[in-house]
Amino acid sequence: MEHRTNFPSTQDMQASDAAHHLHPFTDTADINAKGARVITQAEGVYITDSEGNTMLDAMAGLWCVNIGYGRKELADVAYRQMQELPYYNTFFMTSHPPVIALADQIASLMPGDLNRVFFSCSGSEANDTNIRLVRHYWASMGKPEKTVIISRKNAYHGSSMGSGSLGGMTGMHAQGGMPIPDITHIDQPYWYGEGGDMTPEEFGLQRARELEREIARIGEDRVAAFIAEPVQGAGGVIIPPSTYWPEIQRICDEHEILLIADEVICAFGRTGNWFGSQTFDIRPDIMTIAKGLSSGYQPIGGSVLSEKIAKDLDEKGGEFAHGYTYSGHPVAAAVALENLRIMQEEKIVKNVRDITGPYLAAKWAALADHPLVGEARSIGMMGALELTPDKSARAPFAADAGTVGYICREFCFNNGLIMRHVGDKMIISPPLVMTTDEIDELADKAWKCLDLTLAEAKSQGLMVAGKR
Ligand code: PXG
Repeated sequence: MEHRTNFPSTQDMQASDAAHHLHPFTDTADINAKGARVITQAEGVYITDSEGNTMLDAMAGLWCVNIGYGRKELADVAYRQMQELPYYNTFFMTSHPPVIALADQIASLMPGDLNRVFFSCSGSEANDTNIRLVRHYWASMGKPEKTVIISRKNAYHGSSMGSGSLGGMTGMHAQGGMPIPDITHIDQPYWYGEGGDMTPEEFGLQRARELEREIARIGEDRVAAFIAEPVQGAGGVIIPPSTYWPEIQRICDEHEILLIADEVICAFGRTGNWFGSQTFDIRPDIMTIAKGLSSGYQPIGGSVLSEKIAKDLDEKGGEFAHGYTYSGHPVAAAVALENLRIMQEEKIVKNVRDITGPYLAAKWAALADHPLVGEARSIGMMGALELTPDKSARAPFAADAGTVGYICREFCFNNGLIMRHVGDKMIISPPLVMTTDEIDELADKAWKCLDLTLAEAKSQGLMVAGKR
C-alpha cells in the first residue's frame, strides 16, 4: 500500500508534541528533552518512524495488534459501517446489528458457560465494570457486605481509579489516592524472582494458598471476587508454575467467591489457545477482554459473564446503573467481528499453537545461553528474558532495577527491534501472524542487542550482583 509521506518534519512534530501532548506512562521532562519517536506507518509486523527507520515490532503495539498491521479488510469494514450507522447507543432498550453479531460470536468462542457480554472501550473500563458488577451481583443476591476484591501484587488491570486499584503496581498506587477501599493484594507466583530455594511446583502451591489465607483473614462473607491474569503481562510475562492455577481454581470452587480472569492480554490466541483460561484450565465466572478482540484497530473491550451470573442478574439484579456512551460502538464492533472472522479463516490460533509458538519457544529458550540471561521463558507468543549479572544465582543487579533493562531497550530501538523492558526483564508479545523467518530475525536481533548491552553494562561497571 502507498503510504502518505507529507508529514511535517520530525523536529516540528516533536516540538508540537512536547508543547501540547501529555503522554501516558512517560516522564514529561525526559520526552520533551529527547523528542518523541514518531511512528508514521506500519505493515505486517514492522513499524516505520518519521525518519524512515523500520523496526520489527515484537510488542504488537501494546500487546494488541495480533493480526498484524495493514489489514485492509478491517479498514473496509470500518468505512462501510461509518456510512451505514456510524453511531448508536446500546442504552435504554436499543441495540444494533454489529453489536448483536459480535456478542453472539464472542459467546460462541468462549470456553465454559461464559455467555453474556457487557461492552466497554478498553480493558480499564471493563475492569471498572467488573468491580461494580460483582458488588451489584452480591447485593442483588442479598449479600451487600460481600464487597472485597482480592487481587495480586504486580498485577496490571488498567489505569483508571478502579482498575488501577485492582492492579498491584506500587508506583501507580503512590499517585492519586489508590487503591480505593475494599481491594487487597496477595503475592504473585513469580518463581524466578521470589521462589528462593523452592521448586517452582512447591512455590506455585504456596502462592496459590495465600488466596485461601486471605479469604480467611477477611472473612468469606466479605469477599466478592478474586481477579488475576492467567499470565501476568505488564508485570513481566510471569508464567505461573504448573501447580498454581489448579490450586486457585480449587480454592475458588470451595468458597463462595467469583473468579475474574483478566484476559485482556491472553485472550484471542496469545497463549496458543483462544483463551488463557483454556491453556491453564481456569473456569472463570467473568472474563475481561480487550486488545486482541479488535487487534487494536478499534478501542473495544468487555466483561463476559457466565450464564449463571447473567441469569441470576436477570432474575434479581434489576437495572444495572452503569454504561459507557461507546459501549458496543458499531464501528468498533464491526471491526472486531471482521478481526475474529479473519482469525478463524486463517487459523491464526492453531498456527500459534502448532507452528509459530513452538518455534518461538525453541528460539527464545536458546537466548538463555547468553551470558546476560538468567532465564528465557515463553508461552504461545509471549516471552521474557531475565537479565542478570550472575546466572547461577538468579541474582538481580546491584544498580537500581531497570538500569540495565533500559540500556537494552535503547539498543533494541536503535537496532530495529521493539522489545520492552520491565525492570531488568526484557519482554515480547509479537503479532500472532509473525512468521518463522521473522522469529529468526527477532531472535538474531535480540542476541545482538544482548551483546551490546553486556558490553555497555561491563564498561559502566554494572555487572555487579545485588540482593533480592
Ligand atoms: N488488563 C490487563 C491484563 C492489561 O494488560 C488492561 C487490563 C487495561 O487495558 P486498557 O485497554 O485500559 O489499557 C491491560 C493493559 C505495558 C502496558 O506497558 C500494558 C497494558 C496497557 C498499557 C501498557 O505492558 N495492558
